[in-house]
Amino acid sequence: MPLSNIIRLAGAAGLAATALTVGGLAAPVMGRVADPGTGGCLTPDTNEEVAAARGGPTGVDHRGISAAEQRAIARRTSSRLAASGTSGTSGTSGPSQRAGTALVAKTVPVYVHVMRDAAGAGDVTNWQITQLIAVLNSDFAQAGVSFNLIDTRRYNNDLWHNDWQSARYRSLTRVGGVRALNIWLVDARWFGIATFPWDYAAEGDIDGIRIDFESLPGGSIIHYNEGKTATHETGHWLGLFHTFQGGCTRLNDQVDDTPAQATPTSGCPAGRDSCMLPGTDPIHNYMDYSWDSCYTEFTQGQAQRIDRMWAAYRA
Ligand SMILES: [Ca+2]
Ligand SMILES: [Ca+2]
Ligand SMILES: [Zn+2]
Repeated sequence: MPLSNIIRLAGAAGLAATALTVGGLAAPVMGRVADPGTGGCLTPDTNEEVAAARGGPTGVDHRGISAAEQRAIARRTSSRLAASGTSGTSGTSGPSQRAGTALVAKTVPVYVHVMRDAAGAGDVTNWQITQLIAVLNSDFAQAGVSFNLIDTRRYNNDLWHNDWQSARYRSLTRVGGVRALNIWLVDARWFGIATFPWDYAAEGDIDGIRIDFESLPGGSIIHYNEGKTATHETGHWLGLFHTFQGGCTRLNDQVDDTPAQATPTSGCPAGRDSCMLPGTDPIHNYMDYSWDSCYTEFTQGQAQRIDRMWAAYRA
């Protein structure tokens, strides 16, 4: 798996069911998507499964990024901003919190790739895609990011549908430049995966996000079918870490106004406080692991970090 992958894992049930299909790339694709109504392996239906649904015991949904790498990325970002004459305001702790700082308007062309299986299962409607883009525009409005759907492309391929050979299919199908968001809709054992903007220079051919097709508005994954997985993954694509990045540490996600968390949130537990550092857990933040219905916000600090990351890597 490429280093830049970020994985939003499905539950233990999903992993077990998927394992049955992974006998090697030549193994026949099982037909679990042929009957999405059962929800089966991708529908968390107990709290325990939900707890594992976006990370859980198998780890967080991005490659392990150490505090040292976080600091290295921050230094690289600052030097790129300084070199381009854009404001590079801080070192390791993220953007300075300058209230009222105007954000740069950022327009993102979007290409959606519907990776259906050979029989055509795994499709979504154009209405669902329209709704997904609307969700992105609504959720990122305060961060100054807007999304324009340019094209929707449909493919029939069993391997690609189940996200096998992902580096190959992404490099073959990706379109647009550094500012273009490519969204591949697949059926795999996780809900979403993204690449980071600072990895574009080395791995631009696979840049974008992959999300489960049943996570779109109208999809079948209970608690995760309002399109917010795309919001979460796009947050990574724009340079945000999880609000639980690094656990209960002061470095955390390098955003000052997101209280540090020891662990990801599942469900929507009001008042949760997993870390002794100031503030209750930001359970409503798009970069936690809460239910879609619980997600309501990016903070000003996150918006400023997106602004910096855009200027450094995608402008
Ligand atoms: Ca924080
Ligand atoms: Ca706290
Ligand atoms: Zn994530």
